[in-house]
Amino acid sequence: MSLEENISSPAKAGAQTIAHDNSGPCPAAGNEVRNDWTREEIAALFELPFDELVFRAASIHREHHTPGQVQLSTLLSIKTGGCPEDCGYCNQSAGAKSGLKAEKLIDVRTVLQTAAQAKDRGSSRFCMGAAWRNPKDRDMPAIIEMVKGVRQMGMETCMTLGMLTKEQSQMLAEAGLDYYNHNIDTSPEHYEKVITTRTFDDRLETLENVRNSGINVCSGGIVGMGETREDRVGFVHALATLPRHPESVPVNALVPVKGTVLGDMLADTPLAKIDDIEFVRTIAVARITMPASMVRLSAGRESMSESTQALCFLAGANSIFTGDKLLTTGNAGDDADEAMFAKLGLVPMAAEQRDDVMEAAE
Ligand code: SAM
Ligand code: DTB
Ligand code: SF4
Repeated sequence: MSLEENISSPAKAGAQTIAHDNSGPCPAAGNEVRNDWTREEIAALFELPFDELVFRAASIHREHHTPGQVQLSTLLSIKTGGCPEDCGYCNQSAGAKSGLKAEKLIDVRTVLQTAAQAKDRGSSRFCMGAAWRNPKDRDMPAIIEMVKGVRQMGMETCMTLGMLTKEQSQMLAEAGLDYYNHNIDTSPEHYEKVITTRTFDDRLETLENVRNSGINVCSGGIVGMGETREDRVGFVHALATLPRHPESVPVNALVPVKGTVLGDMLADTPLAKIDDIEFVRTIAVARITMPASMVRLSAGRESMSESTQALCFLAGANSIFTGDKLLTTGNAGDDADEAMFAKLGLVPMAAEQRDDVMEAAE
């Protein structure tokens, strides 16, 4: 099949041939979008034989998305380091001894120049991140100019600025912000072992403000922070039972940075790196439980083999961050990604195609 044919024909193959087994708590694959998942059902999905799990995830992926297409997004840190929060994984926390230099909010012109370069390199979404607990009202005018400027270039906009009030969400919605990223990060139970300066419920409140303002929600978390399987079940459960699923679900593999609480705690232990198969399982379960969402294979790709990434795409991941850098840590890089896309026959998702997906999800 040519590249063009591949883009224009939404593959349905496999959807009718799923092995249905309704004998236990493990739900059979189907194309309905559900918000009433139980932890037992999600745990049963994690327990499936790996090939069965990936087959179900791939089948569901084909019912809602065009296989082989992957959305490319570029990240830019617009305000780096010196963050008052104590997220144990993060080198941008003021408490981390990672040697990262704290910077002020960068100017709008620099942001727009970087976005233009990202667009030239094929990126269709530009995500701007700030190391803040929350934006201050005095920051909002510059933030709004950034959103408007990037949108005018024809790129989708995403921001991650910490907690948002109803009013700030509304202002960003009026500026035309397409997505807001705010992660729940992990299960409600594991959360307080990782972050103490804001609660799981604080996160949900921001997500509700974003949702109510009409901005698309991007929310996911990190795998490999020393959490248990049960925590990964709880993490997916918390997202999949939101009143409306996040349109985008980033699944990050922890990038263990020296000088951070978790980077130092997990170094030289068997927990230092999440097992690849368990990571793919998490992607597959996210795909099955949130069939219409974009599942984003986010941080951690730099140290992930092509084979593991290929399994993630097979299991339903359909979005990545490109470029040499995420916000502050390394990323796979455009050359490595181009080679991987060529080897796997993947193509970048066109903006129009993604819009179709979003409409279908509504
Ligand atoms: N300050 C904002 C916030 O926390 O919402 C925005 C930026 S923050 C860096 C965005 C997300 O990146 C975090 O919620 C976390 O899930 C992810 N992240 C941060 N550091 C990471 C690391 N070392 N490895 C993997 N993911 C990480
Ligand atoms: C998300 O879940 N992953 C991206 C995005 N949201 C902002 C960020 C990952 C950051 C990894 C650490 C860093 O580079 O600073
Ligand atoms: Fe701050 Fe965000 Fe890092 Fe937490 S994850 S320390 S809020 S920049």
